[in-house]
Amino acid sequence: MIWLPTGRIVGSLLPRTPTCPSGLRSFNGVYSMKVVDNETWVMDQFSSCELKHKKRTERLQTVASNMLACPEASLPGQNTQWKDLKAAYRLFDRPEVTHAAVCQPHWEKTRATRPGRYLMISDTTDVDHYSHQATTGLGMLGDGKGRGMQLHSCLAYDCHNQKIVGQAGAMLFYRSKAPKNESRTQRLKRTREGCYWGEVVDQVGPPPEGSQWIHVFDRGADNFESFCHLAQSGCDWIVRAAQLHRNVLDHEGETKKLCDIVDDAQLLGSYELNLRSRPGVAARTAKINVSVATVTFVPPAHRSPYVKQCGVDEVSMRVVFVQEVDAPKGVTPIRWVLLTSLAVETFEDAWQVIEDYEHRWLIEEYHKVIKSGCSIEQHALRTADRLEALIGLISVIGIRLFELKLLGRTEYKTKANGRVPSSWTKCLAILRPNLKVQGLTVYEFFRELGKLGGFLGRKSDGEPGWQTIWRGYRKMQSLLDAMKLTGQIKDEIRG
Ligand SMILES: [Mn+2]
Repeated sequence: MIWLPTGRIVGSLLPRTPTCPSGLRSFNGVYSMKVVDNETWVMDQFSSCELKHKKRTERLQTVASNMLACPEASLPGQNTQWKDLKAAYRLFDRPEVTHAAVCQPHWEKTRATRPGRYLMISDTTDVDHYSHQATTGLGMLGDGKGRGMQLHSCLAYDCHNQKIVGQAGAMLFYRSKAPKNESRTQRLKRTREGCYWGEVVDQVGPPPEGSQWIHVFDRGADNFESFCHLAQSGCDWIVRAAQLHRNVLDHEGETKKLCDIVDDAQLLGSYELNLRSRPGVAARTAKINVSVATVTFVPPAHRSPYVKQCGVDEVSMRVVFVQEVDAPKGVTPIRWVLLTSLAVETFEDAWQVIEDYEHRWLIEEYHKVIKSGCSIEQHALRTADRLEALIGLISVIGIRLFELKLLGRTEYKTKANGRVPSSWTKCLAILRPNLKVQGLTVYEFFRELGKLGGFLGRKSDGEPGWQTIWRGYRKMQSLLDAMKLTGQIKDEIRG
């Protein structure tokens, strides 16, 4: 079967025509979310945190509200009253206030998915605290000069409603320096980074009745241990293969290299992809073949303690090869090798797997939001333990910011009225007196908010950036606070 869709999109393996004016990839449906005001949202997320004292949970909510009002500021910038700042520091200093304790209610809320199909997209990111030399307990980053920790988080994405559900689980870990003359066995014992993927799979757990969860992992997760966790999780998976030269069993049980399986894989179809020019690479139309085979993974020679005791001897799955053919000389042909538990019989099935994998930009964007939007790396606390709890708080706040960001870019048909808090529209009307706020769609609402933050909105300007929208949002927030003080707007708790 040869299937040749027409279309043009760059940075994606799938040609498709975006219907969203911002051209934001993979979001061309309705993003159905009602935005509640900050107070209600904070209460929903944090009021059931178990911190061993009611007052502590209340303080966490205050710190969270202050953070949401100006997420990019430091703790002193967010808690401008001395007593609030001291209370915030005291809060993070408590042994009960841990990363997991802060995030637990949010994780549980996220995991209680309604029946449907969900992607569980995970990735690891460095949280660099190099500039804070005084902080103790940090690990190594990069080439050994950086100091900080690694955040491994799992983002749940609702395929049907095309929206972020929340963070379903996360872990923080520290990398240690390699000792001199380290042996292979010692190194395998020390670097356990590949295993965090599996540990987060266990933490996230099995889906509730009627939900299908598909873990979407990049090449970092391609190890036998991850597949053992996945096979026992009750979830499906799509993992991009990293080790193409590893030995696997083909459908006849013969040992072969993974990359050689492609020769006998079943060709499902092919398509053409227009690629824009990049520095050093000319624009081209790539012809891409999609084929599928069944493979069985067997334990490696060096088995980790987990693999030894978990009772999984082999894991069978499909492998989808996305391979550019007849690539011009001198360019690296496009190649994606995706390992999946999903049934792949037809071209459409394979298409679905590729499309699911392409949602990985969401986790990268989420990590960007918490790192630049919430300045996660700017916070100076004295010990790594305190930072961990703060990172937990920021990860949950980041979900809210990320949702708002996506919302502004997708709901270009729905009216803002009834979707965003009425106090927000009221404020926008005051700040932009010539604007008719009543008929605005959600998309236009966030665009106008961007204009408050300095977005000019000329034809050639494209879409307002995240930071610009946020500047506008903060102007609106200040007015909102003032109006609440003077009694012009009542607190919209549960509103
Ligand atoms: Mn990664």
